[in-house]
Parts: sequence; C-alpha cells; structure tokens
Amino acid sequence: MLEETLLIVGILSVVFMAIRAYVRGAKCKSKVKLHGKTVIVTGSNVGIGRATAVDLARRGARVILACRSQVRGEVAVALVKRESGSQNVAFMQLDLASLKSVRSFAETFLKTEKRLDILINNAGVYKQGTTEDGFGLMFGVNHLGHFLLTNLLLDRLKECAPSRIVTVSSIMHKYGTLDFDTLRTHKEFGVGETSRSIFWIYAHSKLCNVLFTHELAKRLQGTNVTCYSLHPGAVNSDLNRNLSKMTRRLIKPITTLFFKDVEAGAQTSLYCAVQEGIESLSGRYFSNCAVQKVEPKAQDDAVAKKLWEVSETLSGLS
Ligand SMILES: NC(=O)c1ccc[n+]([C@@H]2O[C@H](COP(=O)([O-])OP(=O)(O)OC[C@H]3O[C@@H](n4cnc5c(N)ncnc54)[C@H](OP(=O)(O)O)[C@@H]3O)[C@@H](O)[C@H]2O)c1
Ligand SMILES: *[C@@H]1O[C@H](CO)[C@@H](O)[C@H](O)[C@H]1NC(C)=O
Ligand SMILES: CC(=O)N[C@H]1CO[C@H](CO)[C@@H](O)[C@@H]1O
Repeated sequence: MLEETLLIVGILSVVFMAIRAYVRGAKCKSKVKLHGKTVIVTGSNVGIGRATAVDLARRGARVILACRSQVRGEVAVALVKRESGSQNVAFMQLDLASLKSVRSFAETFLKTEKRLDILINNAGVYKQGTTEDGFGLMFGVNHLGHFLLTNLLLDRLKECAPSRIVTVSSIMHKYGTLDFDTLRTHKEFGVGETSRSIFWIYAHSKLCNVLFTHELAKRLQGTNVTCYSLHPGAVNSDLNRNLSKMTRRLIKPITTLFFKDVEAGAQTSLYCAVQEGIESLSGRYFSNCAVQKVEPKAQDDAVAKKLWEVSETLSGLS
C-alpha cells in the first residue's frame, strides 16, 4: 500500500515537472551585457515587467521603473536591486491613464537622464474604467498612453541608436477589431461595462499594440531604432486581479499548472529587447522567443496608418 502510494506520488511529480518544463517555453539565450545603457520598463512594480527589469539590471543596464504608485514603485526598486545585485535601478512616476502624467514623465526623464537605449511598453490593464482624459481605461493605458510616451522619447532613442522599442501585446489581439466609427463617436473606445465587453475591448487594445508597432517600424526606417510587439505567453501574474474571487479560485488550479511564472513570461520581452541580429524583423510580432505570422488585420498598412493619425489627435500630439 505504501509502495503503491509512493509510486503514484512519484509518477504525478514527474508528470507535474514535465508539464511545468513544457509550459516554461523558450528562453532568451542572449548573453548581451548592457553596461552604460539605460532602459525604461513601464508597469514594472509587479508581474512580467518586474521580472524583465531584474534581468536587464543583471545585464548591467541602468533600469528605470516607470510605475504609477510611488509606494509600490519604491518597494519594487528595493526588490529589483536585491534580486539583480545592481544598485543602478530607479523609480520614476508614470500614470499611463493620464496624458498629463505621461508628458511630465517624459519631461523629467529627458531632463535627468542622458540616454535611452531600450523602451519597454509593458504596463497593461484588463479591467473596466475610464482614464483622466475620458478614454476607456484599456484603450488609454494599453495603447494611447504608450503611443504618446514612445513619441515623446523618440528623439532620444534616435540619438542613442541602435536602440529598441518593445511593446507587450497579447495573443488576444487576434480577437480585436478596429472600428474607427466607434472611436469617432465614442472617443472612450469602450469602458467595459460587462465582463464580455472587457474581453473585447482588451483584445482591441492589444490589436492596437501590434498595429502601432507595424506603423512605427516604417516611420523608423533608416534610423537604427527598431521595434517589436509580442505575446508573453499565458502568465501567472496579477493581471486577473479584477476578476471575481470565485472566478480566480476556479481558475487557480489551471493557472498554477499551465501558466508560466513571471520569469518565463519575461523571456520574449527580453528577446526582443536584447537578442542580437533581429533588427531586420523590426515591426514584427513575437511569441515564445520567435517571430510569428499575424493575420492580415494585424499588418494592414492603411489601418495602421489611420490608427497612428487618430492616436496623434487623441493624445494631443497633433
Ligand atoms: N499575464 C498574462 O497572461 C498576459 C498575457 C498576454 C499579455 N499580457 C500583457 O503583459 C503585460 C504585463 O502584464 P502582467 O501580466 O505582468 O500584469 P500585472 O501583474 O497586472 O502587471 C501590470 C502592470 O501594469 C501597471 N499599470 C496598470 N495601470 C497602469 C497605469 N495607469 N500606469 C502605469 N502602470 C500601470 C500595473 O501597476 P499597478 O500595480 O500600479 O496596478 C502593473 O505594474 C500587460 O501589457 C498585459 O496585457 C499578459
Ligand atoms: C545605422 O547603423 C549602420 C551600421 O552600424 C551605420 O553605418 C549607419 O550610419 C547608421 N545610421 C544611422 C542613421 O545612424
Ligand atoms: C471583482 C472586482 O474587483 N471588481 C472591480 C473591478 O474594477 C471595477 C472598477 O475599477 C470595480 O468597480 C469592481 O468592483
């Protein structure tokens, strides 16, 4: 009886470890060091962003944690310093749900920092709400705030070329559509009143990430600044924090077994940020540390250009 139990426990552990190893996915193998380089990671006080920041700090980069909460940001700075063994980590306040905050972040950054070599647009929300400027929270934070931020930092990135812009999208972009009529008549682009609409609006915002990167690459031709969008994998993070307690309890066994931990979830962001030799893939979408094909709607030149122009207007750039 005891032997049988031990055997079953043994087999289950091996199966569990095999599944976990498979789930972990590809690893960024680049050994590139980043001494003398400066990196910004948005939304880096927890989750994929913080794991990304730790790795970049280990490589010797000066890492700026661009987070909306001073308290959570400072706590994260201490943690990233401890885990990376680097002291070259700093917090700078950035609330992507406020265009004013984005502008003041960029202003402070450009005044106080000399370089910008890698910008990682990582912050994201999956929840209902409205930004300070009256946009839907998911459109405002996931797309528009990062659109403005990137544009305000573009000259510095060009001065420091070769440099890179990495935008964390999601496989959910496949369910997204871009309805410019909705955007014209409802500038908030959806607030997310029901759990169904939250799903769809999140998907739209993640499609924006892919199309933004597509158009950005064109505009950056000849500058040695390159850009990439990506899916990090299904990652066990706090992104689901706004789901009900019941739902979170229900999906817990699934996420524990089948979702990546945040270190594994950071690998494709890191790959896009540092991997040597991917410059010719600027504008493309990555997953599991490899470039992926996307559907026509996610590489539509005309739609990407229109999204850019609409975003310029909405963010007050033009
Ligand atoms: N987890 C997944 O399975 C998965 C799958 C596909 C794509 N993604 C994408 O991966 C990225 C990282 O997500 P995660 O899974 O690491 O989620 P997370 O643990 O919830 O982290 C999200 C980060 O974004 C920050 N953030 C939210 N609103 C912000 C705002 N207004 N201004 C500045 N920062 C803000 C959060 O800060 P606070 O702590 O202050 O809220 C947090 O640091 C997101 O873009 C997400 O869409 C995740
Ligand atoms: C881009 O990089 C190449 C190769 O290093 C260099 O020859 C070229 O001058 C650079 N172009 C710009 C605009 O910096
Ligand atoms: C379950 C849960 O936390 N729901 C919250 C999701 O976010 C909205 C707006 O931020 C809150 O009103 C809900 O209570």
